[in-house]
Amino acid sequence: MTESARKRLDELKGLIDNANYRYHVLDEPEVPDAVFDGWMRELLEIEAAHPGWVTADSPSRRVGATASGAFEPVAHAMPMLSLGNAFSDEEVRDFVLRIEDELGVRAPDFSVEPKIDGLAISLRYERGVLVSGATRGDGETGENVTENLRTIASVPLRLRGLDAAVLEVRGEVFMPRQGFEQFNRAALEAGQKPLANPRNGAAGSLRQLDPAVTARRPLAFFAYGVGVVEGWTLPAKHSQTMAQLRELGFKVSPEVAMASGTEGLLAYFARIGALRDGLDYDIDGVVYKLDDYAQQKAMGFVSRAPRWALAHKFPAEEQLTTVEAIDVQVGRTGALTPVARLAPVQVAGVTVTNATLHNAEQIARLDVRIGDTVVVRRAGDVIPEVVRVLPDRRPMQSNGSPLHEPYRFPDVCPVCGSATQAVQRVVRQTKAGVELGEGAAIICTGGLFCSAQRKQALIHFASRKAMDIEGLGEQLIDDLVELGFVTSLSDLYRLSLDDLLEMRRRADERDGTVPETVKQGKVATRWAENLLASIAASRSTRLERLLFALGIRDVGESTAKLLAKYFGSLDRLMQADADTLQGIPDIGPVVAANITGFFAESHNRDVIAGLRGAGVEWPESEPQRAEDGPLAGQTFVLTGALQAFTRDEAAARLESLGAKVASSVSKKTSVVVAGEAAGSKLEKAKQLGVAVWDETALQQLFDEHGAGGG
Ligand code: 9MJ
Repeated sequence: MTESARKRLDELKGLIDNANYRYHVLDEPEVPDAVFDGWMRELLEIEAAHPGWVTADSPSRRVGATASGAFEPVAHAMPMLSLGNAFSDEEVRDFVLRIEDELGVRAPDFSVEPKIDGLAISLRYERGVLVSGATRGDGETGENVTENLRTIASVPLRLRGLDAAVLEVRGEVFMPRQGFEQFNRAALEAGQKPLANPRNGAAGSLRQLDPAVTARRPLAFFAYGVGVVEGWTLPAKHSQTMAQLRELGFKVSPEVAMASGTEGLLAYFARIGALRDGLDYDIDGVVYKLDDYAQQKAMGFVSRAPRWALAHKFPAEEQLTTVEAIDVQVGRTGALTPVARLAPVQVAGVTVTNATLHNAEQIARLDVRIGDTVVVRRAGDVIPEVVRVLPDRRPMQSNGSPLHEPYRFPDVCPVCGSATQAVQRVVRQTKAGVELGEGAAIICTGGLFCSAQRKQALIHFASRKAMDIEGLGEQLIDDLVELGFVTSLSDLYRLSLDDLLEMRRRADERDGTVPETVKQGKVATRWAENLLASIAASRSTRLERLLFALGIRDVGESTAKLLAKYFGSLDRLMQADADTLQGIPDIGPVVAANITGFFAESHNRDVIAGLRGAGVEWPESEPQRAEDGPLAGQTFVLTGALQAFTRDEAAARLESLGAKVASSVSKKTSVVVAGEAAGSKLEKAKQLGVAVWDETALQQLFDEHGAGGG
């Protein structure tokens, strides 16, 4: 027992030293604060039980920051305080009751303040002029960072209207979130390392050796108290001092307020918690301070922490856990999202067992593997995410190589087995072209065939601007799919009245919503008859509606219209290649690839065949020529076997350039393109004196007009 405690103590010392070094010297924290605090607590407990084991180099002997040695030490004339922490309502109640008991006062006033998650700083003004500024350090001795502090716009270099002998102002230097994000965007663009988080950004920026570097960092300062005061009489209350500090030129958080009684403090905690995500600075809790200085004095201190103040911390948003598996989920839109399955861990008050890995690029960036120890984060309403891997804790083989290979993103959909495809996310389609999102999304090309996408596909298919099946809403589609009545689009057209009534009966039983009338043997059938009628009516449709209804990625209503107009028939569209598609105005490479990708997937072709088989029909028309295409008014006839493309492909390209493609040669024919083994049509062309091209000439034409190339 003692033996294992001893071993654990040594282990904790190593962990804490390493974490301290990464945090304070490298400015690259690795383990979450809450995990570090847990180690420290455990170490203190072991040392308390075995006082003989406390060594001079124990991290417990050094509570606070390590000086990096780069800056001159400054002894604080009045120590900078640390605050006692509370994590529960109970602890806040105890704090208030203790004060009420000891002072014999009911519900004394508290100044209540957001707890800024930055770097504590003491600014010393002599005769109203900033003479030095130091970090908190261990509370007794900090580092002189005066020149860096001078670069911060919200640190007054001179007090407004006060020339007291000495005034020390204490507060927090922080990096506003907006500035942090802007800074990191610029850093990434310049190929530089981004800052880990705003707190670290502030700490790192203040410890720059060159103040010119600090000056370029977006830093700010909020005042929250005073230290040594000489030649000036402080007001009687902390809140009044804060008001004075504002007048002297300091910024004080606008959320600072007054409250009293446990309920009042907890209400403030809840209010700030709700505000937290919307603030422009990171906070990790709130601080309650007895407002009256006389009352503060009466409460006094235990060790270095005041008994008149308390930091009420939010639950930690980051924890360590291990990855048990990496799965891929398929969303309703076909996007594949990788998810880490985690050993259960409490994060910000809830048990987390899954965390998103966002996309394939994120997995590659993190290099997260099964067995890895990772930092998971759950902030606000955001889904838990894996933010970092601890490479030192990766499980290894005896030969020194990692136990698990880098994760490979699947190249088939885990739900339906269709091929996956990387697509640029089209954020917006504008006149100037498409605006693409960051990074590629990996999507399942199974589309209508993939059960993960089935409901979404059906909802879209039935919608008003698609097949316009009145009465087929989301709830009905949910039931039809879940109860197994519809697995493909064409199943819709095979539904009978009995099917629908049976489905309703089972859905009602499942939900416990069997109506009284049904119990009495009266079954409503009208809705089902109406639905069948609108399904039947949708059998006769138009090509543009069908194309839109198929739900091809990025093919909206207007693109569907365009495609219907240019191709006139579904078969011609299905044979068109990306070049032909791009020959159509307003269709760019992304949309063209989505269309060809869709029709290349055999499952999707099966769905279309299924619809035809179920009697869905649409009139086909001649392909519409590009009105002012370069070949407008010309008629081509294709004969013989071409090498580089099928005859249909060649025809589609010619049509995209405005030509008409005919099947027989006449005097009106402009050009006959003759491939291998051309027969009677070639003869006829020669007879009529019509121009005859070989395939090379055709290819040249395409090259000239940008519709060529294999
Ligand atoms: C922060 N971090 O915002 C104190 N703090 O008071 C506020 N810190 C504090 N007060 C005494 N608002 C010691 C630390």
